[in-house]
Amino acid sequence: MRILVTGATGQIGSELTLALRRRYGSENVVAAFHRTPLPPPLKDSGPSVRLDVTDRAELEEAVREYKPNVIYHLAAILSAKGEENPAAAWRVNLGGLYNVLEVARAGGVRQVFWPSSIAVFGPKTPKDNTPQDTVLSPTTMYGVTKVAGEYLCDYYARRFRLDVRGVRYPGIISSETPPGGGTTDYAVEMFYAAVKGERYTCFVRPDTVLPMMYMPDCLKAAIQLMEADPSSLTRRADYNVAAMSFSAEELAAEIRKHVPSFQVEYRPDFRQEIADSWPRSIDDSAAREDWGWEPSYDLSRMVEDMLARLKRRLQAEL
Ligand code: AKB
Repeated sequence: MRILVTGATGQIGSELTLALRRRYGSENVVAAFHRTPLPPPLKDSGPSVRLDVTDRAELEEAVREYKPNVIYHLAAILSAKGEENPAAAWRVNLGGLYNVLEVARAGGVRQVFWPSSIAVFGPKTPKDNTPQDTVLSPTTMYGVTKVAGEYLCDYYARRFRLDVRGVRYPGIISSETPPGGGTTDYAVEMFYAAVKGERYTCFVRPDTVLPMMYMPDCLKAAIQLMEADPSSLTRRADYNVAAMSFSAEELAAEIRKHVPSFQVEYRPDFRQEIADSWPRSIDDSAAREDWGWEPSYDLSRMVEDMLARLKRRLQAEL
């Protein structure tokens, strides 16, 4: 197996690339990056290529050179940043996906993983235990590109028999690479502030509840879905996946069990409206039934592990 990972320096890409290298052999996983240079663990552990997913020729060149049979396409602009520059979100998220699917189909790539998001949902969607098949009414450009992307993936699977798979990720919490420009970023930022002994100003209200997932589960979902027997799959790139749901205040309280002096003040900004448009919890029974999805981390396990890892990493950087 030979794999190309786009967005390899991002929050998910940086850890997924290393996980794929451990699983399938370092030399078989090519890390594609664009603006952010590769950090040493990624640079030193396997092949890499600089490419812009909005540039079809660069993508074609990388596929010609490295001959991947699988692409994990992660390069994207997230919800909050997408509202600052909707045109860029459209160009990178949908233009990038279109290029990847086209190049994959023409270049003999067998399988593509593409992450969708809870951002496909909106104010008209049921908020609790959101069903797999329901109203999609995104209010952000990011959400619009995720809905269109899901249909585009379906189209390529049906029309060109490309094996495209993906999940609707909730907010992802991780210790290695901070997220950039998402609405769920406050959940990660809280940990950084707590570990540094700083007071945190949270950009959503304390009672804001969103679905979240810890990085080990995020990686497990991607790899498990990609390895699943195709005959057991009933969907393409839109599997709901859930792990835990909590309010901003509940997260702060859980962190306080380990860092009692941790203080948070709440100053909601434009991201509140985005958070309010998304579900509080997700029904992921299709993923459970089709490919055995089951998360390993709940709130307390995640907080304990996240604090320990972040402390180790930040101390090592001092
Ligand atoms: C964001 O907040 O934009 C992302 C997402 C939920 O897809 N983390």
